[in-house]
Amino acid sequence: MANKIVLGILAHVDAGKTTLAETMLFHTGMIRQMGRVDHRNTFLDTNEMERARGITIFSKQALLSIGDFEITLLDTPGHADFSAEMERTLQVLDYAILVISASDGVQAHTQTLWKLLHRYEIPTFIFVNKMDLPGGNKESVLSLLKERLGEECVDFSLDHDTSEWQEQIAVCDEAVLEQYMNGKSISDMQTVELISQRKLFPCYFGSALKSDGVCEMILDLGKRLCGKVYPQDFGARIFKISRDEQGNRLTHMKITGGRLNIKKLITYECGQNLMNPRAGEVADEQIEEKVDQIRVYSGVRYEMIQEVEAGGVCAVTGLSHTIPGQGLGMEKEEKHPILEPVLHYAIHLPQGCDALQFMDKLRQLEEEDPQLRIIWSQRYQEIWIQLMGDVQLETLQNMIKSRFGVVVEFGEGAILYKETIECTVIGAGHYEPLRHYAEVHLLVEPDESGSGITVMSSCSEEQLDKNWQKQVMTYLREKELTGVLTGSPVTDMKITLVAGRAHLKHTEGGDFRQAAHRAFRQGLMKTKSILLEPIYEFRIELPTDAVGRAMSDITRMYGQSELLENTQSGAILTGTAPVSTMRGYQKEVTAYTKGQGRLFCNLNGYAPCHNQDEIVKTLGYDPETDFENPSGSVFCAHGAGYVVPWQQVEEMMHTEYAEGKKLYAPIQNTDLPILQNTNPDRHTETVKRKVKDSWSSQKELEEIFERTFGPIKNRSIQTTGGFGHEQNRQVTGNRQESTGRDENKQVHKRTDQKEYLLVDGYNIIFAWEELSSLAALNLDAARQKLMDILCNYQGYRQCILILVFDAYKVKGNIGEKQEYHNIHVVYTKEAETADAYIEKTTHEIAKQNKVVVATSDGMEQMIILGHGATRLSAQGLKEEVIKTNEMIRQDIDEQKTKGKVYLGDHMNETLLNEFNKTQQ
Ligand SMILES: Nc1nc2c(ncn2[C@@H]2O[C@H](COP(=O)(O)OP(=O)(O)OP(=O)(O)O)[C@@H](O)[C@H]2O)c(=O)[nH]1
Ligand SMILES: [Mg+2]
Repeated sequence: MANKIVLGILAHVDAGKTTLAETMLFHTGMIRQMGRVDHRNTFLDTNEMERARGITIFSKQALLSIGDFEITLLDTPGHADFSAEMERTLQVLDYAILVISASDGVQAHTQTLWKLLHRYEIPTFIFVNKMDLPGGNKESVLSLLKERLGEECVDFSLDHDTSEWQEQIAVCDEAVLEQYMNGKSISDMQTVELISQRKLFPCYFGSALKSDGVCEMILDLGKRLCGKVYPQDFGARIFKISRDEQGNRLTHMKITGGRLNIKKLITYECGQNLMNPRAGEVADEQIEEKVDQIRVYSGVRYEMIQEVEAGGVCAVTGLSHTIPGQGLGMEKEEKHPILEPVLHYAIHLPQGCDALQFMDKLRQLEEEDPQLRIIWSQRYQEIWIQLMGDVQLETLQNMIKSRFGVVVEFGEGAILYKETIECTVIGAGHYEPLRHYAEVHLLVEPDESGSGITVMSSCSEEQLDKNWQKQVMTYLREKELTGVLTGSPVTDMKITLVAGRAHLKHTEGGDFRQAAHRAFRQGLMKTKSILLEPIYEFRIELPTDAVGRAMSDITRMYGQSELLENTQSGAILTGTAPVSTMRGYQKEVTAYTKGQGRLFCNLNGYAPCHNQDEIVKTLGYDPETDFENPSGSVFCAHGAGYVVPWQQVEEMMHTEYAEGKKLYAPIQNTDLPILQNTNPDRHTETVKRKVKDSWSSQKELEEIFERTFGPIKNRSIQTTGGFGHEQNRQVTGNRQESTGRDENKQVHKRTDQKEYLLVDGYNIIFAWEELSSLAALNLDAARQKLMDILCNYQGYRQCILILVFDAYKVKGNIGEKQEYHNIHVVYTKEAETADAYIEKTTHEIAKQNKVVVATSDGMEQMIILGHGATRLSAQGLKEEVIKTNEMIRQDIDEQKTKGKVYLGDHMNETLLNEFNKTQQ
């Protein structure tokens, strides 16, 4: 059994934790002089900001011995803004001392800590501090503890051993009670056991500042602690990342199995952030690194050692990608933290400071506090950061200044909303681009407030192999799923995998991730979502004559209040109110009570938002254009994938979840996606008119071209573009008649010619109204939308489709060619415009192949005509796309009547190789 124990000190702000640690260190002979927080000379509050403010900001450790035990004492911050730092230490504590200030009693934050201690299953002692202050009455505090925290809080401050004391312990456990009733008294060993099982919470009373009751507590702890038995195999739990004064990265961990030596090779998963699972981020890369130094810290000093055994806490250098919360060796699973920021702020950088470069620096801070969740807002072109409150904001501002020498300002903080759902629903997702396959059906149910997300499976293994099921569940657990109302994270729901299907040949790792995500979003789109906002639990201490004012303020803030105490000396008001309305209320309280009132706020989870409609409108989120979180599915036809909007996916699914049929709830919103033309008559009308338009402009352009460069050779003219369809070919044929005798040879040679469509990306985006308005908000989204539209188009028309985006202004850019499902997307290199790329490519391929260029740019059109390509106007392409969508729809209807088949089995695999050949 190890004699090493990790003992944490927890409490609300200013309860006296650091003072208690100082006193304990003094009385166990670890320090010779007792420092004071108020004199800025304590052993543990060593940081400049801590000394200046008189509060603890970072958790720190000190070593001491109690009896035979080697104790690592962890002092934690009490301010609610730093509670994430506190919560991180909970994962490594063997025992905790919960400090309660006699003058403040059991505060809301104390209750939060109590719940956390329960969640992390930490045996706890209670020290009631500040008993030296007036009003410090042991009996009344003890009865308050019993009332608020439980009858298991028992006075251990005196050597009682009376029958009354024994009785109080006996009632904590049935077996012990029975033994006690049979006349056998309770042994010290039994109290040790009850404490370690969290059935008994010993309480001590005193004053840390005056050294009252502290020695007594230390002596008693020696009798009540118990070491743990650890496994032989190496394991460790990381609870903190920090940097020393020289900037060395330190990984703080508790060894939970075997031992750790210097030079030990550690293999761990990199890229997984347990505290902050980011969108789509899943652990996949294994990293192996050597432990360089092992340091054992006490205060700011440390000793370097060769080896540390299970039960010990150390800081290690040499590991570069570790994350708080991560387990090493045999330690794996970890609980996600409960306390989380509810506000986010934009960071305003000084002029000349490059935002993206600065992001890399900020990542260092995020490593140390993963909940900062630093993100780049594409929409606002700003860095956003999540914080718990104003004190953390100020601290961060100082840290940025001292570490990076940059003075940053913060924007007005905004509330972090969440979403949940009102009714149970089933969502279906299918993912089947070329050579991929996965289908997922999820039952999504609303769950209790504060329960978070629970993921499980009830799908049979005959239907879907266990490994695929695991993958779906891992993905849903690790990704931060977002809602469709405002794009905020979702919570309080149970997600059950109820059906799914894989393909023997085509299913690959990421396919189920895609299908699961699409299924989840499809479900959300169908059901009603509820916006949740963070809620404060408050306590206001104020003069009696100000109670009326306070109560009416709370009502105005959409809160609820209750008068807890109302005496001549003052009143206490408690209750709850939204964070959004209560922020900054402290100032008002101070003003109307002339400095006599005090407001204490503590986060109390999320509740339905008091002004949902207003917030939804202000945030202006559109789930249909959130391309990172699609709700539609990808199906396969004629060898290529095409996107089907969420409203239409259900009847196309290959599997069904029979029992839950009625839960594929009625779809309320049946708006068709853009570019889907549902009225055939109107459609034909428009096409006719457009054909005429594009004829005339084509003719005009030819004339300009011929005037400038002479007669055009080797060309075919097309009006509305299109591939592989008779009506289009006819138009082409008619025009070819006029191209002269030489063309006969060409026509003959071209029997095996390929059909190419080159699309000038930005040109089309700005010519199509739907895309240009989207581009104004989010260019990425517009690009993505165009890519998806063209995927569908290609899938049906089977041409070789090259979409070109101009990236010539991007410095140092070497150009890029990507395969996006069934189309090719090219980003031109520095100093090369899309026109130039299209011109060059047309020149190369138009001799042998049929080439159509879709653009609306005048200059480009003239040059490509010279190379023998055909132009398709932006409007013409749009008409083509609409027409193709209609045809796909008809095909789908046909398929439905014929029965479902795996379309992925009939894929045309040669198609994609063509483009690569032309590029060599
Ligand atoms: N009267 C009295 N004051 C105390 C006692 N213990 C601490 N204090 C004072 O209370 C204030 C806060 O003490 P700290 O030890 O910094 O409290 P803390 O819990 O560590 O505070 P944070 O780390 O900021 O959460 C200081 O001014 C201390 O001098 C006590 O027993 N009696
Ligand atoms: Mg402190």
